[in-house]
Amino acid sequence: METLRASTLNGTTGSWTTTPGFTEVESGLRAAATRVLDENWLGSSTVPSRGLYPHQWSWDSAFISFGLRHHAPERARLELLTLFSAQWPDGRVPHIVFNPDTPDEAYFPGPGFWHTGATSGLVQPPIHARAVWEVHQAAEDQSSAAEFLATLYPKLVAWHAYLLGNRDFGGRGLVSIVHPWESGMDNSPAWDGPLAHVRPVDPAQFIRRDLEHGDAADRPSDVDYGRYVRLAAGYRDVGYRDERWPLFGDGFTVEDPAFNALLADAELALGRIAGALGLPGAAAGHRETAARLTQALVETLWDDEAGFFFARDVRTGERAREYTCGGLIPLVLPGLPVAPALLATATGPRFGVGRVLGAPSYDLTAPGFDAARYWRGPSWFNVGWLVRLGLLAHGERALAERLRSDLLEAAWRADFAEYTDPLTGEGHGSRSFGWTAALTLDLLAESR
Ligand code: 2M8
Repeated sequence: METLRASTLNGTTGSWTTTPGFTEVESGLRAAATRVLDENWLGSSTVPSRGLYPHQWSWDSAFISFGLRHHAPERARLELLTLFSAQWPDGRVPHIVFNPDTPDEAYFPGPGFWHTGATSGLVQPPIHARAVWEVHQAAEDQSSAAEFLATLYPKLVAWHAYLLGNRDFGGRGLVSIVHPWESGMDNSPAWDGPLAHVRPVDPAQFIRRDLEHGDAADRPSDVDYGRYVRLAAGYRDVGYRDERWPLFGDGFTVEDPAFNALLADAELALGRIAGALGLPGAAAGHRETAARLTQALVETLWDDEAGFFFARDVRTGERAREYTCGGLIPLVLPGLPVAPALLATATGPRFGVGRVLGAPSYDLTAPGFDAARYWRGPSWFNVGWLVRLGLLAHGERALAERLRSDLLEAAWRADFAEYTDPLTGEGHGSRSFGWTAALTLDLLAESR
């Protein structure tokens, strides 16, 4: 296995996947990734990790299904069906679906906190339509695949309708998130400004279960965690009714470029799904929604001088001028008019895509960059995987291949870590992490 590590991690030449010896261990990497998915499988869904995250998470499940489709397509379908079986009557897809066999105290905030029964009341980025489409494409059994598509299409439509109908707090055609957890990039420096006015709950009032599994230096601070708890409790206490969310009081109401770009991308996927179901009018409608969202993203969140998308705090109208990986995600949109400038930022000194490992979660040149701290510097595999899709969408094939190779190497070296140091490849957070293993399988399938 050591021979596989022959490539120069930060070198500008060579690629791990073209290093002699790679194919000999490719099957070993595939087997190891498959083992992680099998070990994290609960019977109808997959946990991100057995220790730190012992339930089903919304966007994790979607990422996991991209890998599962190569290994066990029926499980990939079940993963998504299970998630959507927890969809709320208002259309929202909850960010956590609690596993009834896991003790309440295994994760905080657990089922007892949310007062909803079996789920949380927040959401996560909507990458599900892309997942449903790609899982459907991978199916060998065409009749179950068609049924899968027909079952999930109306649920996906309701999910997007919830977001577009209930969450446009800024009135500019963009969806707002009401909690950093909704971004999936919880501890991002982009949220520091919008969070600053939120009074943290006293840490003595809750027990941080995450610190039982991870190094405190890699996780959010107690003050930030206290703010997360304040916001989650606040949203719970207004009954998760968006019209009651205190826009100008204690709340957090932010237009996130990643969330909105993934929604536009998901509308494009819904267009393909509607087309496959023989609904051409609906398909055209989804493509129009994607185009509208893309336009709104550029009009509201793009900063031409910076060559970057910044999140906007709807309470103050201010953009958070922090270069975080969320601003790279609009690259996934093929029709993005500002793609050349965004690509220049992605490959420039702030993110170093193609020269460092993966896509760093935060500006490498910022004083607050921290290669180990949760969403404040390390590379996440799902982000790298999305940025690679963005590179492909804009014809950057060589760079996309370089990123693919680096992601595979990092997954291997760090035992499918939750996140890695973009400069050294050192693993952080959980090991045997669900989406790292799943996206490894997906990237490996591309080399066949
Ligand atoms: C992390 O978020 C959870 C809260 O949802 C946490 O920190 O406890 C994030 O990395 C998020 O993106 C991810 O979905 C979740 C489970 O892997 O963990």
